[in-house]
Amino acid sequence: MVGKLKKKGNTIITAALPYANADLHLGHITSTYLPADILYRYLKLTGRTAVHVCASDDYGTPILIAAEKEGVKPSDYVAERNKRFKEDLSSLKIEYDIFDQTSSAENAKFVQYFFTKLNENRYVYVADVDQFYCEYDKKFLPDRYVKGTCPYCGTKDQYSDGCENCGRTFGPTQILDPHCAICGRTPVFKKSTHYFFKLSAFAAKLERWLRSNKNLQPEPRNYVLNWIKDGLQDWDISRDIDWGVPIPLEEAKGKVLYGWFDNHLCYITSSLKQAKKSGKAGVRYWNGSTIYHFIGKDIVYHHYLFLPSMRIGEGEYKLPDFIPTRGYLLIQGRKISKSRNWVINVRDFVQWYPADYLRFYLTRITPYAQTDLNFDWDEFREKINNELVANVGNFVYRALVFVKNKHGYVVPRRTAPGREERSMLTSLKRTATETASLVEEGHYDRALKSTLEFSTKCNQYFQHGAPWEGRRDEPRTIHYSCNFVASLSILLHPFLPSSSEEAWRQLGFIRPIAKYGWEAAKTLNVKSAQRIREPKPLFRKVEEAEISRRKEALPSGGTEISVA
Ligand code: B3M
Ligand code: ZN
Repeated sequence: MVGKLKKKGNTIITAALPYANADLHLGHITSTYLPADILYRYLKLTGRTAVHVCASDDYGTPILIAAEKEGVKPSDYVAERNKRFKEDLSSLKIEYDIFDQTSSAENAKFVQYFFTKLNENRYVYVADVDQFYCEYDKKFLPDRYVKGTCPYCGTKDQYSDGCENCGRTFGPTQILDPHCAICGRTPVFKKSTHYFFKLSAFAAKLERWLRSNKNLQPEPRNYVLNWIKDGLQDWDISRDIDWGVPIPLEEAKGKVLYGWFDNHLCYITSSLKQAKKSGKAGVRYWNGSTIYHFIGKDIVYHHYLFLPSMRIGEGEYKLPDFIPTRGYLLIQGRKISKSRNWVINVRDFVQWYPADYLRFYLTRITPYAQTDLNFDWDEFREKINNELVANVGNFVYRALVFVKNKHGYVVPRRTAPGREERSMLTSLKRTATETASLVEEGHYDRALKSTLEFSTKCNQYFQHGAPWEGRRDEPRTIHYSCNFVASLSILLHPFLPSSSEEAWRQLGFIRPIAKYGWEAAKTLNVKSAQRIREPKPLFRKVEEAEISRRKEALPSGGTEISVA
């Protein structure tokens, strides 16, 4: 088992920063943004302080190229992207205290400070390296500025830093048949002085940290230990372009830091910016918090090697306590590919279904592990219809409609619990405790399942009580059912923020769920004679015909055969 969260103190939750050159798709949400949001909401509900930070990852050649293509200034381009990210995330009720930009002035200052410290501590050195250079454009051509043929699998039209087809990454000069991504001409080699970070110097310290931090998941830990065993390469951290954080040295004019040097430092910059608002500041705040970095498994290397080494090398800011790492999302069994249009963007999804449907389905299928996941439209429909609609929605609606029709919108008075109620209350307390520990261990899928099992029991309780028969204990069944609806709303809140709040509202509460808190789920919140609001179904069934349309929106009607 991986470690559990501390009961006290502040928690800082960061989610991997999306590159500011494409819209968010369901893959990002599944591995990173949704899990981070569930934890954030849960912690706040338990009354602990937590901050949730993210930012657009603004620097890097893909972004510069995209901005050039659109003929806009890179800073305007990323500002627009940042806005779109915020819209997409908030459309899924994924909330942040701060959604920053890596290109902010504060981050640049902090990044330069970090570089200076690392340099003083002798973890930075210079070396001349061969770089592609376009004599026509008079430019060095790092990373994505060069396209060519993959040296491993022979796929044409790949960027010089990696192949989309075979997934391999390569060094800047390995690509075959290179040509400039701007003008198409063949580049030449030219020497340039680059700055290197001495990653190799951190092997022993990284290994010690990886072995001693019991909160890290075993899979990525073992991966990374193997990489260390194979030997760590020093890391080229400079680029000859003008979009990035300038290297703060007189002799480094015209050079900026590589995006992976500055981006994760924005986790710290943004957290400290947020802390400052409440009068807390600096390294003590960071070091006094429990730190979570939520990521997808494609960036394990960066988060388990670069990020900790840089912090160790700088010496002040503590390493993460948790790096929850989850797998890739496939769509209908196939790898997401933007170029083949095999992707579902958040923007599109929210036009079709409420955010909670997606949050529900993705949480149900996503374990705390690096296994790949599959978004399948039929399974989506099945989970929504059989679990969300037929289980949760059904119980809530039946209970409330009964109050409306038989009791004129007024919840019957509370009477002492009978045998069935006592057993339900025991089960409720157990569920609340179990759901909480599963969330604290990172198992959001199992946590949700545990609450759903309680919801199943609620349906059975209602069915068994058969209030429609008008027996003497009918008011009791209805009173307790309303209370179980309330408890379910609290327990579901981290997962389904909108519909849980809606159920709560229909029950007639005035103050939101957050004002009651997680522990309230174990108690009776609905009072005798509480007046409910108009009951409305929380969810609707997803029809087969809609699913067919959704599949048809994918290339070849969603049945395209894998070509990879
Ligand atoms: N932008 C890669 C990605 O979007 C990168 C993450 C940065 S986290 C500091 O997957
Ligand atoms: Zn060129």
